[in-house]
Amino acid sequence: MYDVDHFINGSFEASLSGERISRENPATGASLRAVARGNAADVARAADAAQRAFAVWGRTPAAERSRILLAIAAGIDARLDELARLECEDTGKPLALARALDIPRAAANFRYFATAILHDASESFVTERPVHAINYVLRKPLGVVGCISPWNLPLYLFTWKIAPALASGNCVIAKPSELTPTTATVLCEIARAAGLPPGVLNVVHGLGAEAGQAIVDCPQVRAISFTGGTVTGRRIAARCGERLIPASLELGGKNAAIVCEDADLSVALPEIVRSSFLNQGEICLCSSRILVHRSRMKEFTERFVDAVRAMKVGDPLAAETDLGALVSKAHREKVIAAIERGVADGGVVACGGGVPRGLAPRVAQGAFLEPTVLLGVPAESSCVQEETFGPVVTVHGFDRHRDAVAMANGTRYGLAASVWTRDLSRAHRIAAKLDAGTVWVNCWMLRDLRVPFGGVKDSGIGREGGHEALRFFSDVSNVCIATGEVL
Ligand code: TXE
Repeated sequence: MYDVDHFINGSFEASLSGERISRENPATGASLRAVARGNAADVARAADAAQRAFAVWGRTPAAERSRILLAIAAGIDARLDELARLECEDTGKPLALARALDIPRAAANFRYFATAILHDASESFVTERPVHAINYVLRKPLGVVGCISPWNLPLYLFTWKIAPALASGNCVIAKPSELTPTTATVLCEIARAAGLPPGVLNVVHGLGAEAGQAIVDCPQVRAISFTGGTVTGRRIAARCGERLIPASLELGGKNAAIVCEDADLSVALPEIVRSSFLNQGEICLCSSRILVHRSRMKEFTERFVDAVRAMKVGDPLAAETDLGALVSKAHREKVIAAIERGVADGGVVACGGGVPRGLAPRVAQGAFLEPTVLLGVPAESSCVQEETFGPVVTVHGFDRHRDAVAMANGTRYGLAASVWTRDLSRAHRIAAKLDAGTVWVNCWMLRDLRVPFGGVKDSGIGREGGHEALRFFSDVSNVCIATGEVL
């Protein structure tokens, strides 16, 4: 076990209160870290450091910011194995997944925004009457911004916020989830070694209601970028509304996969299995409702359930593991309760539904859960309506495409959806009617960092990715210059 400290003004420090939160490895139950339990006083110190650092970083040329952020990306690459192991220990996810997905994507986030700022352009407008004038749009960093991230893809989502904030010239106070704090700390070491000046990136650890809330309340903080649950997002949005500061909120999802009558199952099946259970189903983009055209229902369900039964749950360090542990036993209880509600409402467990047997002794006490497929759960069941955020999917039949669209849109969420068909005009017709910030056709989680990313309805407000993120972290001034020519 070792301590995880705040990173304030370029130094690692314990909380002023001296308090710590203990965290255990969810796969083994072993004690893992003692995490600094930050509060408003720690956030205030971070805010002072960030405000001072902004006087220089806010005026540092884009080429220099880019050079430092690229060095951070290279630093992440250089420590890939260590970061993947720490991510695996904190989350319970398979080590191979952390190595292939989480950590490379964290480096890619820095690389993308470090180079995007070198190619940025702004708009200009010519006014003709009553006086000739040229308008141009100036974008400036906001100052100090807050970034709050969750536990499912810790370094991946932490850097998805921090990289555009820093690239745009802001100074950051960030808080990773108290459940998965460790890779954020290593990132601070990497940033310091890469030459990021003290105070530009500050990390305050701790509980959401304490450290997280203090960041949202901090008077110097000019914007909040948050990814997490809808309940927390709503609370943060209300506070940001009071303070009149912008909030970008990426919240939960209850995403539908729509399998049309002409779907190519050789492509669709493995991808829908992946979309349902990657990262133990703990990704906001995971499919949790699979809607299948009635003509393919029997074939799809049989093949899908066979494929899910063949998945391996167990030791995250084992190369053959498909699903590791859930993030905590408390979270597993929540997921099991959702399965039980689905069954109480009339659903049938086609596979999974319980704690796997025969786990290796090292992980016998871990928070594991079998990948679970439920059939026949009514659409109004809370198991179908509410985000489960675990390895659980429900399968439903539909007759007409418009029914599939109505079912897909029939929850309060609107993050993502996928459509599986060989007919691209049908795909377009369906996609255009879906309440979803992202629609994938014949693919899933194919991410291009340039595209706008976010949700509609209760899945959030605002967009991340590409120019959207750079704009979120910028103030805009229009400069209007009268040229003196009267036309
Ligand atoms: O998330 P929280 P939780 C969903 C998923 C999950 C549920 C709850 O359904 O079961 O949310 O998970 C910080 N002010 N998602 O409770 O609380 C907190 O410390 C400021 C979807 O773990 O939203 C952490 O750093 N910050 C999701 C972050 O918010 C606060 C990813 C997220 O925690 C705060 C994770 C407050 N008042 C969970 N309260 C996705 N969209 O990908 C908490 N936090």
